[in-house]
Amino acid sequence: MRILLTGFEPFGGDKHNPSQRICEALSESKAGRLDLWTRILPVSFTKAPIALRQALEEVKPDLALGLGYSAKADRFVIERIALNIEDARIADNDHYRPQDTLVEPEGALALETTLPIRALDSHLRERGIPARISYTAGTFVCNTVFYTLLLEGQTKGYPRLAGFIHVPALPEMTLEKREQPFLPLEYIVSGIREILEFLSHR
Ligand code: PCA
Repeated sequence: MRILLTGFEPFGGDKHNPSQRICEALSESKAGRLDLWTRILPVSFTKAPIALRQALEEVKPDLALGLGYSAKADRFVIERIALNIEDARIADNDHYRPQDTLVEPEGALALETTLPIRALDSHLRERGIPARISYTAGTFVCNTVFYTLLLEGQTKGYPRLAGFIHVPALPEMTLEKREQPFLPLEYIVSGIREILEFLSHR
């Protein structure tokens, strides 16, 4: 199974983005038995969908999983719904801050992941890995990428399996943020590897 895994560059004043670090770690280790391609997307409402579409054309994956960082995540947050809304609380890395605009002018209000998320959530729990299902990926760049990914899957037929997962901060990102949850990189990487292995049997 051909797998595309995407992460994002840092944004909003952070020096790291765990989603980028996961992609780097998995592509360096060649991800074991997984047939994996990784791409780092810009945190840009205009450029990220273009870069994603290009990656989908190059890889033509059966499974595409987008990864993003959320300051609110304290575990693997499995996203169910992408919204056709862009509404940014902070500017993206191009200093663009859309409000009440659409991802796709002609698109449906919401699209649903094609991953077996309930089975995935149970699988992770059985292995003692904390995860939860979320019903919104927000209205920032991650949601735009998630929506674009699902729309491409619907219109082109690939990826057949498409989804998005938000991950927590890395420890070094929270030194001045005492209340913020975090997980070590090695733990997040092994969780994502477990998720990809589970999904690659679907
Ligand atoms: N998280 C942001 C965009 C990039 C990222 O890693 C989000 O949740 O929209």
